[in-house]
Order: sequence, then structure tokens, then C-alpha cells
Amino acid sequence: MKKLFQKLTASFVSALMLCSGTYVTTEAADVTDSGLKGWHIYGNVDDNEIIDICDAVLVSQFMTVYKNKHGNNHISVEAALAYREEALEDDSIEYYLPIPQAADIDGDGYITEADTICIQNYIANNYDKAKRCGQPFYININ
Ligand SMILES: [Ca+2]
Ligand SMILES: [Ca+2]
Repeated sequence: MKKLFQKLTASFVSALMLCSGTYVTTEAADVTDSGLKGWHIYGNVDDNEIIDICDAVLVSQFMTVYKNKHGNNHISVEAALAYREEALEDDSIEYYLPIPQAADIDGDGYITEADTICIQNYIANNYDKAKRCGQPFYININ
């Protein structure tokens, strides 16, 4: 188990290199206020076609940036939504979650390291430890 975690961590770190700069895609940039409404998939936080390591990296980077700005990384989904609104108004904010609700995979109302671990488990086919990752959900707001 420890070995698996180390392996996951190692691949996660190398994915940091792979994903940095690529997560801010036109798809993500096109997400507008109304882009929240509709079906989404837990874990697919950047709202592209797949759940991959880039989603976990984006959540981690968002948590780091949020902590630097606000002094804590106990980020509620509501706080991430507010930050998203801010980011859509301010082009200088690079790291935000296009679909914040999709990042709260364990359903505790907060976006934490535990959620990124769920994504990593999902990618590694450890579905029993992936919580809601991969499950669809509907956002009924404008
Ligand atoms: Ca994705
Ligand atoms: Ca959570």
C-alpha cells in the first residue's frame, strides 16, 4: 500500500511538469457563469473530456495559490466558486477551478488534498478508494 502511494506520488510529481501550462485550455477559458449549469463528472474539474492527472494537478495548484492569497487552504466549495467568479473577471488569476463542485469528490463540502488523492486513485483504477470520482452530477443553477 505504501509502495503504491509512493508510486502514485512519483507519477503525480512528474505529471506536474506534464500538465503545467496545459490545463488553461480554451475549453477551460470558455467556461462562463452559465457554464456551471448542466451535467458534470466528479473529478473532471477542468471540464474537458477526461479525468486525468491534470485534474489532480489543477486542484493542487489551485489550493496552493488560494492558500498564498487567503492564508488558509481549508477551501469550501462556496469559496472556490467565489474565487472562480473573481478569476473570470480578472485575467491575472490563472489557477482556478472551472467546475469547483467537481473537485469535492469525497463530498465533505471542502476541496482538500483528500480529493486530489481520490482523483489519483481513480486514475490508478483503485475505484474503491476513489469515492465519487467518475460519477455524474447535475448543477441546476445559472
Ligand atoms: Ca479533466
Ligand atoms: Ca472534499
